[in-house]
Amino acid sequence: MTLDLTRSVAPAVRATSGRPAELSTPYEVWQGLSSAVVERVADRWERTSRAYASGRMEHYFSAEFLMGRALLNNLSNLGLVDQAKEAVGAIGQDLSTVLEQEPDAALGNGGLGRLAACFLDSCATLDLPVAGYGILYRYGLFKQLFDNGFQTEHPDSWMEEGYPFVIRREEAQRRVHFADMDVRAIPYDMPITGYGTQNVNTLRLWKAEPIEEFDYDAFNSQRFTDAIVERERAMDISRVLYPNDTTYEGKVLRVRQQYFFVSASLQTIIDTYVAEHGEDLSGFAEFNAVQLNDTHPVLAIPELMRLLMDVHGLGWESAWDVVSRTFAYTNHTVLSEALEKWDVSIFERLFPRILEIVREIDRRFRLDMAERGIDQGTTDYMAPIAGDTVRMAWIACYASYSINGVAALHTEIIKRETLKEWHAIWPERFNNKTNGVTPRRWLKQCNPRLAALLDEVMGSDQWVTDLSVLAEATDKADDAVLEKLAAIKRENKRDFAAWIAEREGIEIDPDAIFDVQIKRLHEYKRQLLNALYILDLYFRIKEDPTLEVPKRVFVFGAKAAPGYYRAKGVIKLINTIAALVNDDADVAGRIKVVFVHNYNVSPAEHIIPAADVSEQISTAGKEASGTSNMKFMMNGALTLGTLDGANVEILDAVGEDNAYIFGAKEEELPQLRASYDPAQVAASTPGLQRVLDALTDGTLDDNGSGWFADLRRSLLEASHEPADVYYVLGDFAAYRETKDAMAADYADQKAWQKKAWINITQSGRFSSDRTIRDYADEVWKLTATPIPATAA
Ligand code: GPU
Repeated sequence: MTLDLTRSVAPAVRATSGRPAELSTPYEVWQGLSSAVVERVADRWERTSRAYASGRMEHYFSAEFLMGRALLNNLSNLGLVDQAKEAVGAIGQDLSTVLEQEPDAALGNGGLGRLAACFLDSCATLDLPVAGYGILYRYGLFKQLFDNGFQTEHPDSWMEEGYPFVIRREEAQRRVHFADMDVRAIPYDMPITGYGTQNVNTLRLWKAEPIEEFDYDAFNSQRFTDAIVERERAMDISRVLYPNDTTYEGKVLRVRQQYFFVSASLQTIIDTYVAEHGEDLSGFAEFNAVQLNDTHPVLAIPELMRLLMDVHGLGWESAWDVVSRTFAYTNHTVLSEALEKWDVSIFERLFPRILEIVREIDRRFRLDMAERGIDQGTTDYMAPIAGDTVRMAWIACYASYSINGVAALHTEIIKRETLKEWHAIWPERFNNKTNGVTPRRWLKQCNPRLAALLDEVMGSDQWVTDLSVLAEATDKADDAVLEKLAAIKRENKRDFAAWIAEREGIEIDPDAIFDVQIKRLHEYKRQLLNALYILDLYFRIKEDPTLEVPKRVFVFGAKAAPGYYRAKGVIKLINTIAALVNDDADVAGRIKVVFVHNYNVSPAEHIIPAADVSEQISTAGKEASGTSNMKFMMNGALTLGTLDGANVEILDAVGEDNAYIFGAKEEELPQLRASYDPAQVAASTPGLQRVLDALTDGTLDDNGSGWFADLRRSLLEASHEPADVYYVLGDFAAYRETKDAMAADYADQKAWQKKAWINITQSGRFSSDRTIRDYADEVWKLTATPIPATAA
């Protein structure tokens, strides 16, 4: 029933290091222990795959899975943490040092990729027959360093030295055809364990390789180098993750990646269906459904048409009937720059047959619209093909039986605006699935002190798989509990301060308020608003050194897409403000600024448990959901935020006394913008003109890049875009007032801890278990399939 690791760790470490376990490095111990864990789950994994094959399955297609580290997660899920500690101790090492050796599997950019990872954890924990499909990028999201405050990007060769959590499945390879080349798709499977269950689900990541190991003719001739180059062309497909978040880049290699992984995945799914149910594919959708994580995998729609018709002999009508009962589409943004559009010419060049099918979908779509009496303008707007572009979101909306947004407000906006034409015709397809995060990684594993307190207060660890039970403890916050909560936060902050000192070389005071903004760098997320506040606070102290201000540490973590210069300008600005503030004796001990470089999943696990303030300050209407807001809440940080994305639902859960909400509301913004004059706002808002001027008056040095002047211009001057598109200046006064008040409230620790407790105990609805239960019941029509327990 329970697994036993004790005897397998030392031999596994010896096998990886080729030395006695006691002489192995911590990194080798990580590898050995990880291999031992995979070995232990092998039988359960195989039994789970077999149990799922004959029933209905959900397939989660995503170009990104931001998995982070795997070892602690698996140990914790399997109840093996204590055994591992002991086994590692027995060879003279320390488990936490060993865990820190693991590289993050950063096969994603941000929220969208991390959501996919949380979903896999919940699916396994709930015994749901769900598999993930994606790409085994050789290089994950770039590694970020700072050079004189500027972001520099470096390759993340995360599995160069071997990665024990994926198994190459040579026998399950598929062939993917492009007009200009054929490639092999080799699956690398990752076991996905659940908490306290025997089920082990699968994440299948595809790697591209050349069809012929060696092109002998070419090798034995003068075309030797051509043959090598040809091999590399195949491997290029899975070489690197595109580093853009909520913005698409029309690169041919990207669309190749998308077709590559959806084609290989669908071939596998169909082959399994044929093996179980025979050659007649008309029943495919009874046993299979596919969730499309944004539009990145939407080529699966024409590809499934192709496979059903060209390979399995279905006619168009029956193939379309299957397809339109198979796919469900999740939209993750209302930003127009994220809507994927591809040149027809690219499709022509890479997969003419897919283009032919898309054209036929387009033709039939137009007939369908005409029959419904939809006018020509609307039809042209909604059609899959417009002139020479293919619109992936429109294909998704037309073919999917379900379309969902990722928070209540977001779903309302896509129904009302972004996808209103589809909603008018097919309102029944639309539904909301507010995002969630896994409480295993984001509470139990990253915050063991708080987890222990919850065990104690609740009298059991049931909350780990049913977070909503914490609500029963909302009213149980007596003085003893609140004091323990305060002590836990203090300890976490001390640990974090040590981690920061080591990693960034900056000393921070654990008694200060830790105010944190961690997320991708984007104008709509408004890190600039936070930066302007800090600069203003700095000037206020300089102006009046006797000013009483609560001690504050401002923490940032953010990567900017390499080509997104304005975002890079904000990084440089924050680093420059940090240098100014941290070196100034006048503000010493009162404000500090820390920019954590190379922000990723594992740094988040260090940062979030230590946070007091969770900055969620996007322009209302722009952040589809946000998920770090949920992680912070679960760990007792209070939200400082706009009424955007899931913040709205967090406010609803905790009540307005327990969150700090400010700024223009989504429904107010059109009106406000109509008469908006940023220069006038700058001139009349206390403190604002001074900080804007500081961007260009020599106070802050951008090393001749011109980036700070660009930032100032973007806020004040209308050029090719309106000034201050994201309403930074408009919200500044409200932000400053609310943030000041929040900092003042911190002094009353008892009241603050009470708010923190309410946040923690009301975070149940933001567990990804809740989200996944809703997908399973309402969209996937899936039932739990626990594998029978056996002796091992
Ligand atoms: N999101 Br589109 C990404 O992380 N990347 C993307 O390319 C797109 C959306 C995010 C949203 O910005 C965030 O609000 C949401 O919480 C997250 O997806 C998961 O739904």
